[in-house]
Amino acid sequence: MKNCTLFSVIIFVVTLMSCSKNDTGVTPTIPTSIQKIKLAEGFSAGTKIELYADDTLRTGYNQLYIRALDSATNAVIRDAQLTLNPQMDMGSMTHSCPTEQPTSTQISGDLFPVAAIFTMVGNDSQKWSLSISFRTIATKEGTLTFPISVVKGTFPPKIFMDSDGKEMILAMLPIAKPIVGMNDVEFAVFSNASDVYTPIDDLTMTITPEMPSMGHGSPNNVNPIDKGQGHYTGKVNFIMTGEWKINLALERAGTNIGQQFFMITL
Ligand SMILES: [Cu+2]
Repeated sequence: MKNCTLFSVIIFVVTLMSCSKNDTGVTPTIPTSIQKIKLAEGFSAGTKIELYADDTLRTGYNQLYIRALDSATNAVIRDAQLTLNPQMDMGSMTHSCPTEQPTSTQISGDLFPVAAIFTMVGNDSQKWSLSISFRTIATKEGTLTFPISVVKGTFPPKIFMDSDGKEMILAMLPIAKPIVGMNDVEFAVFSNASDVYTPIDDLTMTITPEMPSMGHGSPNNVNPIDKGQGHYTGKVNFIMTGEWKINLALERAGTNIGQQFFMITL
């Protein structure tokens, strides 16, 4: 019993010593755990592909993440060409939706950020799947397809026609924690021509929030401005709690292409 106690003390001291050693710059080899939801994983061509999200997949804008690993060594692959391809199978027809591919083939972290704007919910008769194609620096390549579930989102995308009759898709990026006062808002706009989705960067947006239940708006809102890749950022001022309607008037080349809105409650 005495030996046992002594042994525990030694272990404790050794632990303390190794802790202080780490503080002096020794890099710990603890694997990084990912604080995200793992939606799917699969293997192809000696490569493991994992798909992550911040939240349940919903109609609207979804931030997604892909991690690639060497399936033999489990080492993270940070140099790869990845392509995300969502497919909706409606039985009689199939289509995709707007996506954002990795902006670089090289990452410093473990996750390649990507995004998808799901335009409809998935169910028994209309099924979403997500294909991920990869080509690693070691020229291993393959494609994995995962069935995914997509539920109705808080900010479903608006689908409308441009003045030339082309389909446009407008999404509001989720506001994680709306507050009373100034909030950053971000929108993404894509056009759709025969299932080819292109970011639209030449819109003029006018943002006008209102509280329908009380018949007032708010001052000092900042109209969203294009920042590339079809994304527009601005500010919206929620002066009190309750339900707000964020009106967005859209213009393209001086032509009004309609007014859209998103509802939010805080
Ligand atoms: Cu009010």
